[in-house]
Parts: sequence; C-alpha cells; structure tokens
Amino acid sequence: MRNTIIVILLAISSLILVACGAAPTTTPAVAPATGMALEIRDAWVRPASLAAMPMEGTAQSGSGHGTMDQTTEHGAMSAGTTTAGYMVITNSGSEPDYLVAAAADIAETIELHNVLMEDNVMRMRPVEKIEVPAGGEVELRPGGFHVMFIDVTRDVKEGESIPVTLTFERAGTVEVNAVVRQP
Ligand SMILES: [Cu+2]
Repeated sequence: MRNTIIVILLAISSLILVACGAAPTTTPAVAPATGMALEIRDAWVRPASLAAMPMEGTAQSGSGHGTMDQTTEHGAMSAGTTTAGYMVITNSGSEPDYLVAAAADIAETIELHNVLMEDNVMRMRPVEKIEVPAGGEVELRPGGFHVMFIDVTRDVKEGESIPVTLTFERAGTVEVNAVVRQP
C-alpha cells in the first residue's frame, strides 16, 4: 500500500516536472554515461563502529575478513577501523569493463581487494581492477572481491545508505547507494 502511494506520488511529480518543462533537464540527475551497459545491484556495506575494539570490527564475519587478514594485510601498526562493501555488477555490453576505483566519504582510504588462499591462509590482497566480463557479471562478495574501506572515519550504522562512486574503465563513474547491513 505504501509503495503504491510512493509510486503514485512519483508519477505525479514527474508529470509536474514535465508540465513545468521550461528548462528541460539542463542538469541531468546523476545520469550514468549514455548507453551504459553496466547494472549494479545489491550494493551493501558491513556496519563499522569506531567505538569497538579494532579486532571486533569484522571479527564476527568468519568469511575471509577475519582479524588475521587485516593484521596481515594492513599491518598491526595501523589498527584503524575497516569495513568492506559488496555488490553484483552486470555487463550487458559486448566489451568487458573494469572496476578501477571506488570512493565514499566514510573512509580515509578505499581499495579494491580480493581474498586469496596463500599457504592455507585466507589473505586479502589489493587488486588493480576487477573485470566485469562482456555479457556477464561479477559478484563482489564475502570471501572474494570487495571494496575495502580502510581507516573508517565515522560509525557506519546498520540501515544507513552510503553513496559510493564507482569508476569503470569504459563506463566512467557510476553512483550507487550501498545499504549498511550484516552479511
Ligand atoms: Cu579487504
């Protein structure tokens, strides 16, 4: 019922916009590049709390994001809060594209990572880019590719929506809203 009302309101407001029409879309609303073949869905970020001990930040994940990973990868000296983001990226185009960067205002440093098995230990490693195959998809998920938020600057609370700017080699920048939730 509530959804129906929202849909109706949206329909009405777009009618009003059309009716007003004096300056038709001189400022497009964060439109991705035209003809963009990428679709991003299920974007989410793990909650993070600055108050919690660094070790507890992601210790409960048990999916390749344990404390050992962080200590190994980012060094015990910089025990800042970290968290990770995930999503599914679909490419309907005939050329592969590559996720090359991510930006958001919740962390000092943001990297693209993969989780690899090395000497029987799961370790995170930064990657230069993540391929989105032509006519296929890539899933960023716990235990695999992810967006790594390092030195988180504020609490990231469950239920929040975090704007994340993704940069692709071909498609350019794409804005997504990542929901903060537990795995
Ligand atoms: Cu990572």
